[in-house]
Amino acid sequence: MNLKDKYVVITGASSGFGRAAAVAFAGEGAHLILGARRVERLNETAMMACKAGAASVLVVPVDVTRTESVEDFGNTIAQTTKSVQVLINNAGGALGVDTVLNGKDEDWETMLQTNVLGLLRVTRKVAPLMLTTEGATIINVGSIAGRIAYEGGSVYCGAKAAELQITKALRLELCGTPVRVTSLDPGMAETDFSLVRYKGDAEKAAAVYRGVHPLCAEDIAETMLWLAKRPAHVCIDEMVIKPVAQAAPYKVFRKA
Ligand code: 8X3
Repeated sequence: MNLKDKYVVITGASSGFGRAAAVAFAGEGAHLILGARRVERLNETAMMACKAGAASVLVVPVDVTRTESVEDFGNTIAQTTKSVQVLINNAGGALGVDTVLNGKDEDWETMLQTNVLGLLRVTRKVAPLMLTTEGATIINVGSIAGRIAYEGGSVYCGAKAAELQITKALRLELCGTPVRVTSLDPGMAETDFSLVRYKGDAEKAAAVYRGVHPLCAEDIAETMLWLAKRPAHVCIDEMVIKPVAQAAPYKVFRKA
């Protein structure tokens, strides 16, 4: 699939995988529609995407935890194009490493709102613009956490397990349309993921990657691009991608 002049919608585009994806798809000459809450950082992504060769970049502030905000986001997209080629549901993340017995309501609620309900809201609103688009691709960002649970990860693991099952159901529901649906499930990747999970504690965040060569955001962006560029009859339903040193969430080889 050639992505030149095609419309690509990315949530969580203010940093990490979303930002790297914006730059990667820009390099193909696509039109980008970038959503996130943090407008300043979103504008920085937009600048990077312009430099990388995007056909156009539209920045649309969106809070995926609120239905009205996602409705506005989708209405703006619909006013811009009637045909979306790629939707990357990337907004989400982990908050805290508490056990269930010590869990905080606000962390649980935010994780479920962003990773699960946000993905549902955005898909409900944007997918109708993809139903007649040859080779349209929805990429839902999951995690190895959705496949294997670990201590301190209960709600994040649960949210990503929900993402995986929602993706599978969506794949079934869209069978008969041209829309491909993928769950892209990374392992350890060095973005601000751990800084957010540890609520700004840089030392704890850095310790996650100590002695390991983790994935970087560009590894994931390159994979997203590969998924979207497959011939229109090819759908990669699921993809798990990890650093070589990580065999499972808790089985990590660290160099001394
Ligand atoms: C992040 C991957 O291994 O930290 O989604 O849970 S992991």
